[in-house]
Amino acid sequence: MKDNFYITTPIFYVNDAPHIGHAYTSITCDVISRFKKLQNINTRFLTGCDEHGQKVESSAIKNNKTPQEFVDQYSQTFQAMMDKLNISNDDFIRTTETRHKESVKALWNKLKENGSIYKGKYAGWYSMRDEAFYSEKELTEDGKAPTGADVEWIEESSYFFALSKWQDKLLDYYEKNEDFIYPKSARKEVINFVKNGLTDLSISRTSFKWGINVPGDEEHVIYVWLDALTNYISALGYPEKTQQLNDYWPATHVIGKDILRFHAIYWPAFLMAANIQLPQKIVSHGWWTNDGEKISKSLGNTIDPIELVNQYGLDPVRYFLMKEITFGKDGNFSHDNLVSRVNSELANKVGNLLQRTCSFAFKHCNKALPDISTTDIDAIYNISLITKAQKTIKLCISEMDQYNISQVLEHIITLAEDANAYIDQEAPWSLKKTNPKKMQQILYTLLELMRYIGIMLQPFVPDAANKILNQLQVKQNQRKLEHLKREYALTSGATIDAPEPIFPRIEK
Ligand code: ME8
Repeated sequence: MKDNFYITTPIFYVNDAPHIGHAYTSITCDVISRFKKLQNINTRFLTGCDEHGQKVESSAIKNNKTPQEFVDQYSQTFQAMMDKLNISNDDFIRTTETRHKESVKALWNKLKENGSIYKGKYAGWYSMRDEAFYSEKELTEDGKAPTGADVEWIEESSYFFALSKWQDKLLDYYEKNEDFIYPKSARKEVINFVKNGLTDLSISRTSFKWGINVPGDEEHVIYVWLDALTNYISALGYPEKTQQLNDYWPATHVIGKDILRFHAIYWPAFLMAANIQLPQKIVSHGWWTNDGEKISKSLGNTIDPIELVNQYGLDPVRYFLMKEITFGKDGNFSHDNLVSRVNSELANKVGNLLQRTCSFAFKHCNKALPDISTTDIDAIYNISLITKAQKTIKLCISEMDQYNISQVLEHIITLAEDANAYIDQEAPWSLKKTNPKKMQQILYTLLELMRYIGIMLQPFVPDAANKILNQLQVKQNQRKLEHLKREYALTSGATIDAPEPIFPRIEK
């Protein structure tokens, strides 16, 4: 097993502006990736855009643009969203890039040469919205795709991928690798689907042009999903045996449950057929709904993440998206819930704690962190507030490993609650005259706890956490989980600046 970690988002269709669903997956991957970095794990994070296919071509035509002009424009908006959301991706792949096209062709050639691809004729149902083929028995009573999308009957000459031949091998793989698909419910769904029988998959189209041509048969463009899925290895330089491919493949793919089948069935089958190692894990998350309906471009009920950030600020939005949903489950978007969660948790618990303690230190400890002795710091490391914080680190790592992202935040917020209770109980302000030494010890304990909170919050609210740690004079190179111990405790007596509110309350 490699120690390195490679995480990917789906590559998003560029047929419209990004919405909160795209923001959610991107922030999720960003948080996971930043958390791994906090654990000192060498991490690579990929996102990008899916720029080919009938849906994109048709949107370009509707907008009086050539497909290339159209994708250039929209991939910009996705890149801008990543910047706005402070997404720390290492690479951004576009499927119209030469590096990607060459990879897809190489994969095609490999599959063709080893007999996994044959030419035939496709006659069946196709949904442009899903860019997916459906069998008659999958359609709903009113003749729609199971996703609710419209379907059209198509009859075309087509290349096929011999998917049926991989049915048993896939089932065997799922069986032997219980953790391959997350969560369990998604794994079950995939296994049931495969057990019902896999038919060979049409992997080329002739009725439109916007895609990568089939090598040696220019009439055909490669099916957009075969093209798109390959991004995960094209970005590492496949087919060359690049250092990156060697270092980082296989990946953890984080996706929405809408595209589970493509990632947990087709992609592993393509990879098996090409004799490439399968992904590490397929992690499928739930949907954001708006009044109970899935938020999507085609339903026209989207929420613009850029507007949200402009309205509430970036870190509150990141926090809300990560805390509101139990990862893997659906969640309903509501402005009221955002405001009340941010106010009651970030502002009242964390922001308030920092403001109270730092202002107090600034005023009563000579504009500095409390000045206490080494023995006092040793003693603080035995009190339950700090020992609990130390246990919380392990707890958070274990929750994160199981994708219980909102739980990680819950543990951090609990520390802030404990600290607030400790202030009230110890009332340091009442000791100013009577026992200033004890007052400084209490304050130091609280600020040391704030260091724990600040370090652990970094993946979720990077800007705010950075400000917390700056305020506490924590050195830039001492902000990893490994620094959460006595050895790196706050520097007694270090000068601090007048504190500024980090999580102001949002007024409704
Ligand atoms: O499917 N809630 O692209 P896409 C949560 N190009 N997440 C959501 C969401 C919602 N309501 N709506 C969308 C494609 N998402 C393909 C992928 S990968 C090789 C090719 C997120 O633009 C979620 O991650 O339709 C979902 O899987 C993805 O956006 C679909 O994005």
